Amino acid sequence: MQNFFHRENCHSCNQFDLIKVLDLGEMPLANSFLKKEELSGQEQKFPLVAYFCNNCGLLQLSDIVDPELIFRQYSYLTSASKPLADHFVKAGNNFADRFVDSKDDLIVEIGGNDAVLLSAIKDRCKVLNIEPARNIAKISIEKGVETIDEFFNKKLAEKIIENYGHAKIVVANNVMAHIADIKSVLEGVKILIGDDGVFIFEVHWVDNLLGEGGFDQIYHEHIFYHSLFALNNLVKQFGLNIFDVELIPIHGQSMRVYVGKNKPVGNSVTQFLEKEKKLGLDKAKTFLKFSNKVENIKEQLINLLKELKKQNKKIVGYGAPAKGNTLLNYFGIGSDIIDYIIDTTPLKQGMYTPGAHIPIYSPEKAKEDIPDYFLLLSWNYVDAIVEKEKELRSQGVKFIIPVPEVKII
Ligand code: JHZ
Repeated sequence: MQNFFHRENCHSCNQFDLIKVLDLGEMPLANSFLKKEELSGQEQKFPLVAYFCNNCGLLQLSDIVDPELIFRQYSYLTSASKPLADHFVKAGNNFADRFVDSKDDLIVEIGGNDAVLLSAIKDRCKVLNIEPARNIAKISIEKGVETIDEFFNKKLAEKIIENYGHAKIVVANNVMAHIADIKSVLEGVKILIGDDGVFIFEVHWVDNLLGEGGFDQIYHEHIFYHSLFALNNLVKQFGLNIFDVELIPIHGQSMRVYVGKNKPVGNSVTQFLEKEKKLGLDKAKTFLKFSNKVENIKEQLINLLKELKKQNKKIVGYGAPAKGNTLLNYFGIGSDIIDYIIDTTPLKQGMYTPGAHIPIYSPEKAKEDIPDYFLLLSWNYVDAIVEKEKELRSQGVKFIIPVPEVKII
């Protein structure tokens, strides 16, 4: 692959029945933060266009960037967002309670990042992290979790079985949206879980883009925006079945999906599929309304920010999440509006955002250089952040929440 390629047919059903639903233009990679000396160089940009498959219902990108370029050096650390880390510690224990019988059972996590989930349960069973980001895999190893720094696929699954045996659980949180070669992942999972194992993954729910979440979750790393309907169509091609599902309040709203072989399908699945049908998530026309919504938010937010700037207000970005870069770049918000951004991730501090080139600092800076407003780019943690910053709020600092509707708190 030469950095990126465009495919004409659906990643899941292979049909040539894709309908363009949102075109965000050419964008830099959302996690490619820049060093100061890189700012004057040419930044690589790639088309960011979402298509809906009229045949199997999968919302997807057709312009696929080489994963080596996106994931080998990665700047996102699960542990940097406390609410997310707490969530994964709880999730890991919950999976172990439900499916682990003995200390010899193996849990493999695909894309386990800095091993927050696996560290929490490594005393309860055998754990293995498959984390292709070499810098992050190192951190995982330092935490005492055995880690392979490769991309997961069928070939790697065969190697794992040879060296460690079958897995009782394969976990893949925020990964099923990210891998273009999703079929090789499912082939690998299918053999790795043997006859009785389970595959559990969390992935943002497509309704999240339209409902309680934001369009900004569209960026090149996220190739797929799954509905349970589309996922069902995908996994059954591999003799796998979805037997349970939960809606969880993570990254707006995510699905936690349980997959196995010939497992009895729970009510949760039928009810979820019915709900999606009512929401029209299997219909292109639902998604065709989407770009109007994005344009409305754009107009509201830009007007608000311009008005505040006219009043000489100081605005600072709160959080430098990947999705924030879709929002900043698509809306054309730069350092003329946002003075700087604060973020808890050490790997992002001292860097500049891709495209908009806004400098990122540690959260301490905002305590010395107090803004009038924070633009909350990490809107998915709104409750935790508003609570955490009560002291700054008591000094009059307000938060602008950009999605799903622009509001000030
Ligand atoms: P956060 C990530 O997206 C990356 P991002 C990835 N592509 C993915 O799939 C999704 O998750 C699901 C900071 N922060 O979790 C830390 C604070 O500064 O919304 C992070 O940089 N202070 C794998 O990047 C960012 O905000 C805080 O108090 O959009 C949050 O990133 C908190 C809570 C976070 O995911």
